[in-house]
Amino acid sequence: MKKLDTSENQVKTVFLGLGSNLGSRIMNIENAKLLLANKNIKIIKCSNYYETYSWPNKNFPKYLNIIIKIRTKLNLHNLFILIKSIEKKLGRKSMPVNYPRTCDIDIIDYNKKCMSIEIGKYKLSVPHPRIKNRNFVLIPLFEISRNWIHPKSNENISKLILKINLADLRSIKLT
Ligand code: PH2
Ligand code: MG
Ligand code: MG
Repeated sequence: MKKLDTSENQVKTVFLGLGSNLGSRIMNIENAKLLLANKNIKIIKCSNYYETYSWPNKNFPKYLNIIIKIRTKLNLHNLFILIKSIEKKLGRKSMPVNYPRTCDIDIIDYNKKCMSIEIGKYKLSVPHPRIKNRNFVLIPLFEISRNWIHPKSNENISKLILKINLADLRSIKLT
């Protein structure tokens, strides 16, 4: 008998970061949202669009970033596979790490879980290991979830925002 994956029966709340710094940035992000919704992912909240410098190389084109809150029954592995297929569908090519891309989807918080899994060449950790000090994650996340708490450090979002360096705080633009 096939082992029942009980976690697939429960609805999980997940925060995703969507970004684009190549091509028609708004269209790329809106299409990513449509493709997620087509796969039975319920989008509960969307932040505004924010423009930020590409991290870590400021010389690459600027990003548009949003954070969305979703509900899904997918386990972490299957959610990641779906995200990768959507990035690919929207024209993302295999490139060196942090190179400009049409579509970037990051799992920021998966149902408040702290875990790491290996999927082929990828090592996926939740919460996203580089949330801290990232204006393009923390600011839109604060907009849609003012009481969000970092699942690992237990710091609340306001406290994390206070730690963003001033240059990064000043350079993020609400569009
Ligand atoms: N995502 C990255 C690397 N750098 N920079 C910005 N501004 N926004 C991103 O979403 C982003 C990035 C890899 O996931
Ligand atoms: Mg990213
Ligand atoms: Mg990414």
